[in-house]
Amino acid sequence: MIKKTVIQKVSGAILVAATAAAVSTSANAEWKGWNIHNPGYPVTTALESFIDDVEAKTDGRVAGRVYNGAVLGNQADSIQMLQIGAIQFAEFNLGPIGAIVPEANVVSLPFIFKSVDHMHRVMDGPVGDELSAAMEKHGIKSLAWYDSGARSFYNTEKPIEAPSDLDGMKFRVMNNELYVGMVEALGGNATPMAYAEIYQSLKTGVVDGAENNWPSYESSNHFEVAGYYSLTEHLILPECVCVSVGAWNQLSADDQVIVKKAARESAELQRKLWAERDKSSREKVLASGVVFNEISNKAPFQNAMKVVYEKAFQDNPTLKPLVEKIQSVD
Ligand code: BDP
Repeated sequence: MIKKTVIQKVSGAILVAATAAAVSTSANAEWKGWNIHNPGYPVTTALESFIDDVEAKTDGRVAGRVYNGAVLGNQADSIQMLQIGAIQFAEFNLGPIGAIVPEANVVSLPFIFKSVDHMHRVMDGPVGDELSAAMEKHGIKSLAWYDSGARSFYNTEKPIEAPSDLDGMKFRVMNNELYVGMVEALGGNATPMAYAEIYQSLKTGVVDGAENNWPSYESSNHFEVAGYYSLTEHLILPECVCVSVGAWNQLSADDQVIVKKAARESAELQRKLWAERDKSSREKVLASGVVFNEISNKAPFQNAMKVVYEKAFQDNPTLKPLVEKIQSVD
């Protein structure tokens, strides 16, 4: 950037050159980034560090800003905005992407990952690359995978210990048909709904419960209105830092390397911050009086998922080989 004060002091000839430079600066990319979370959340801090790093390392050829708290639209809107290039980058949970990229649904099959570490090993290997390639065909370039821990059910009424406890209860799920099937297979009812609407819906009884990881349960304040958290850990979902393929293709090869590296480094930061926040959020909600239970026997939950897998394989034959690849990773 050429500062005005400097321009005023320089001679005519230099001013022409300076103006030319300023024109080329104005052609630099100004990226808009979508984020659902609030300031201070691990995703937010890492995503902001990503774009700051990109700006510094590209000498401002790519600059940008993260719009937090889903102010640019809900998650489904943001996926479309990224596809058409109305925004240039975003941080998403892979759950809702399954509705657009069928292969991505593999991570939404309940209990598919053995642990968060297993999810990372899978996503950092060939399966992660395969999912990135599938997403790229739909205009979304995934650069790195963030952590979002394991999701468990919480509700306003009682501890859940067995699938029969979901009987007659209504749970909010993210926007993906697979999650509706998942809750129904456990005997409950499911309503897809935007994240921002859950708090009020829990409060007014539109839904009896929802499901999420500790940090989101805490940061959304859902724990204030739904005080029973049951550790089902039925979904371990990766998240991604993604850029629109359009914006990516406009980068020089060197800048692509810089952007990718910045995303990878931000993922390292995010995973570290996530581990800390997972612990502190859990401590905070438990100290507030949330009733928490572990599930002594997860087998009935896992067995009930057979129909979910069968339907998913029927609807989408590409899932089966992906499931086998995931299961073959230790
Ligand atoms: C959070 C994810 C966020 C999802 C949200 C949800 O980080 O991307 O949108 O859950 O349940 O854990 O909608």
